[in-house]
Amino acid sequence: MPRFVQANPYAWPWNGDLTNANTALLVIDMQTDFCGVGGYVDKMGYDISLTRAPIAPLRTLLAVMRAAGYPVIHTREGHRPDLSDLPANKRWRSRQIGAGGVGIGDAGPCGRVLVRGEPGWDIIPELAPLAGEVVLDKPGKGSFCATDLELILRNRGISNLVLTGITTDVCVHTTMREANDRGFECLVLSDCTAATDQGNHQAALKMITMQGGVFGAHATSQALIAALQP
Ligand code: C5J
Repeated sequence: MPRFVQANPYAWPWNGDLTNANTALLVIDMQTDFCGVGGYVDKMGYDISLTRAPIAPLRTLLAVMRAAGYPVIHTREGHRPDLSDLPANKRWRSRQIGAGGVGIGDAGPCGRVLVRGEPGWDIIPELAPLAGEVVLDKPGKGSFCATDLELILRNRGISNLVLTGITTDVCVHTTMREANDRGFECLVLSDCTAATDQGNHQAALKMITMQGGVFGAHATSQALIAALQP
């Protein structure tokens, strides 16, 4: 029987084929550096109450989707300690804003910013991955760039991706665009994502709805949870 989520601009997924065998939940970059006190976003002077807003709805959603047997994949943006995978322009730009010009790779209150193994780089405890869930380390904004995400999804027969995490306009959008171009059917959850700017969050959601759903669709987590009921 077809199963659809009440979404914008169309009932998602396009073909009503929504099961725990073909649909994965992607939790993008819920790291201290993006939503914790003293992390990268905090040090840049942005309001982390915005990027922390998805935590509570994500906890509810994770409980529902885990119980229903949906695969969960977590990502972490970060770089090798020797910074060999950090483009010089990314580092330079990251130092242009915030207190003391502390950028990626530099020492901050939560350790070296966005460096693998540092306290600020890890996923926040409230959303810690469970044993057996895929955790994917990525050096870029998109989750497909220089990672094995596509291989993992194809191996598991995943065609639908539910995208959550931070930030809507950067890593979530980049990942959604990469996934869409690879033929994955994407749903972004509006309350389980957030940006460092509320206008950017809204704009990022609106972009999805153009051209009949140019990248897929967006919905609330409650709409998804309602659709998952037996
Ligand atoms: C950013 C991200 N904003 N996870 N990263 O630099 O969106």
